[in-house]
Amino acid sequence: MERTLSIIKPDGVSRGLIGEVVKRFEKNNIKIVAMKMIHMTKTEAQGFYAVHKERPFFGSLTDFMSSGPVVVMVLEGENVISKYRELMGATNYKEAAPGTIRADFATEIEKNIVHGSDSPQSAVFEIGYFFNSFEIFG
Ligand code: FUP
Repeated sequence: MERTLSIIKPDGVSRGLIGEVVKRFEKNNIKIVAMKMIHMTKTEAQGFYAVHKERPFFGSLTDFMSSGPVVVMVLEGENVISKYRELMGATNYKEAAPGTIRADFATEIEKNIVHGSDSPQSAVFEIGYFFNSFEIFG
């Protein structure tokens, strides 16, 4: 059994895509075990994306991620990290497989609707960044 962190990014929330994303989880038997809406400060977004701090897109990415509310969720299930990444599609929406969330809704490489942890190690860090054990109902 694995857990992963999902974020519906500010573009997904402002475009009214929360239900669409949640529907895809439920249709694919991905269990949501925690969920809340938050609005990150710039500093919080920088902490979340600290692995990317040397990358040229870090400033823009953290501005975007702190530009409005997001929905953070913990997903649980067998192989849920890779299962969810398959549902999301490639980081660059132009390369994302048809029918994936990013292929269907993303408008830019940065405004790509959703985030998902990419490994068990990053999932532990990312879930702990937003949730304590009392907020997860697994
Ligand atoms: P992903 O795991 O698919 O979310 O992708 P990364 O962790 O590699 O990148 C994190 C976020 O940085 C992406 F969702 C969008 C943004 N990004 C850019 O803006 N430009 C890039 O060239 C790569 C990533």
